[in-house]
Amino acid sequence: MHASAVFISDLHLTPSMPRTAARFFEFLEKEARAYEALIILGDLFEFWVGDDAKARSPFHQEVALAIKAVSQAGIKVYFMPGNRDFLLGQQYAQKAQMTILRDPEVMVIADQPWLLTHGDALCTADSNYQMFRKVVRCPLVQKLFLLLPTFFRIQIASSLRSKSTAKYQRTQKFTPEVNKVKGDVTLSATAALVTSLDCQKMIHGHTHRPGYHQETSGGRSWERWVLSDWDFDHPETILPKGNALSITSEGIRSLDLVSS
Ligand SMILES: [Mn+2]
Repeated sequence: MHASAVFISDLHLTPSMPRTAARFFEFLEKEARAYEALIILGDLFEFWVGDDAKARSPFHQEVALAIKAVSQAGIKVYFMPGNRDFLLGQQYAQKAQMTILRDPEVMVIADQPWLLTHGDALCTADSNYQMFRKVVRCPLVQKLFLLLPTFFRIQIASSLRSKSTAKYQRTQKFTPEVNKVKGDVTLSATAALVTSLDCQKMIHGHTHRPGYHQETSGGRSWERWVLSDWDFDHPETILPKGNALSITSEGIRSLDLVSS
């Protein structure tokens, strides 16, 4: 329960995107300090193959220390795993002084219950992805994966990523409308979730379609707020993007992190 909170997701941090990382560090020192809680709704990192593999990376150390500084300034920091960094565990979370959230989670902010989820579980039109998700979220599979040598884990993760990028580019080229449906949350999955958790307001990321939706299904209505992904590193091909959602006693609003 918090009087105010600020949300971000889908930064996809990696050493090869230094401007995005720089904006994140700036966000931690500026915008985030005005709230009681900072809530990261998944895909903070481009990929994660285990806390041990990241322990020696200077970049991941730097991120952990920057998040820890926010927490030491008295702001409660939460992390909900996304589809790319769901293997982020207690070891790294403790280093960054973040509390790991389950997906989904209901949290009371400014006296209102908010349903929080990364969003990938709601993309039920993509049945192949849902099958893949079921396998990789299985604790036994994760345990076995984490027993593999680091280099092998990185190899598997990058081959999975390049396969999914190639598939995305193929569907974009030949069937953009199919991809549009597959890459978004479905009304039926969203309705089932808001009904089961009995919540009228939700926030998620993952789809890279920032916005606000007022939705109705089966006699139930809800608000759905979607976070943007971040990219400040490819100004020649992608307009810089990145936002945060702010909840205070005055309500919810989107903070544009590009022009500010
Ligand atoms: Mn995601």
